[in-house]
Amino acid sequence: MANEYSCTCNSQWSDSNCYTPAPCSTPGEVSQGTRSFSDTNHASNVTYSCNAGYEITSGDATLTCNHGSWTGSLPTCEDIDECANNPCQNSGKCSNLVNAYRCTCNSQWTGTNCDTPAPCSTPSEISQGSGTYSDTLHGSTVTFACISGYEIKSGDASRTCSYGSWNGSQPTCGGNLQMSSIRISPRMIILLFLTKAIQNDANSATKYKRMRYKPLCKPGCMFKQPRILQLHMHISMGREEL
Ligand SMILES: [Ca+2]
Repeated sequence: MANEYSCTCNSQWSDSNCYTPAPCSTPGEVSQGTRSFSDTNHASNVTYSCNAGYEITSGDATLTCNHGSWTGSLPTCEDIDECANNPCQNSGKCSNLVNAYRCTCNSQWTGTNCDTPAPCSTPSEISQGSGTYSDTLHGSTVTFACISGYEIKSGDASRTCSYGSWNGSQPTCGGNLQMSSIRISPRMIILLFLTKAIQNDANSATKYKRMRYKPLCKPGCMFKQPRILQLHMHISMGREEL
């Protein structure tokens, strides 16, 4: 057996004469991360990186093969807390997601970071009138107007959207009419209504006073005097208490 021998290397060396530094085994994998290496020979590197939204919180990003074993320790990838720097403004609640966050705003704010004043809902409609508005964003105004013969009796004629709600109160339209009554029989009362527009016209009002007991027409009719006034006549039967 001259000139024949066999080397049994320790773990750090290899080849028949134990001259070559030993290669490493395949490097370990990490959860929520990837590894990158070209080979596993001595002095080679393996580099780890975490998936989007994760970061290395312990261990080493790079391991080096040194005589059969990787130096350092496997890294750990953990979720990044995107809420850590408090991105949600104005008391918005932050939800930590994968590579993202979500703000839940209170009713007064909107937007990704709750930094935009909230818009309002569509203004409610009113009876015997309507609202006019161009949009429902913060700062916008809705203006209400009653139909002819009606006027705003309560609430606000204009309401402005302020942080998600319309300020003031919803208006109500009531008859824009001055009323007098004429008893024409014990069981019938005709109510005459003079529009406020006419009431505001001194000349018309004077003429109205002169003629207000004259312009009778049949119950329920619409009485018109050119250039003077318009009377809406309503009939109330049997209400002598009026
Ligand atoms: Ca996260």
